Amino acid sequence: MTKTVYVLNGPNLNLLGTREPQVYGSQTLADVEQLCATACARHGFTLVFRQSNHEGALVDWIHEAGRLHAAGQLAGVVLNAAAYTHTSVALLDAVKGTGVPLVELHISNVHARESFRHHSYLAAAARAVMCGFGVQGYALAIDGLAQW
Ligand code: CA2
Repeated sequence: MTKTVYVLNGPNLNLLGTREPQVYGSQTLADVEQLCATACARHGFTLVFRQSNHEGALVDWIHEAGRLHAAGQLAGVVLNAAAYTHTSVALLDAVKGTGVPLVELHISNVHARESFRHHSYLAAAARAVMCGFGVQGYALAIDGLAQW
């Protein structure tokens, strides 16, 4: 049975490649989706790739991934929750409540940036946390899921 990888992206990541290239690079979210599709194909995973600017949509998608997890059909969730990383107890509760294997991902090295980006509500419930590899981090995270 083919396992599925959920790659979920939070607020403003739809703007990737249009501003702040010194922080986030110049690739677009469509480019990131392609990177993820290539990585998933390498491992025989099915990819679900989504972005939302709404916290509740991200919660609903984690629940959706949780149902696959319960059925033994989920490889894991790669979540770039963007600013919600630093604010969202709701996303933490969704990850804890579903038990999905989570990679928390950031394009930039959040620890080299403003102090408000240093704390993550999600890290406590994540199996792995990665940051600072640019958008290539998404492919590395999927490679990591294949080792679990
Ligand atoms: O480094 C990351 O991936 C972040 O999750 C990105 C978030 C930021 O709030 C986190 O602290 C770190 C911001 C995403 C917004 O992305 C944009 C990209 C281009 C132009 C404008 C926003």
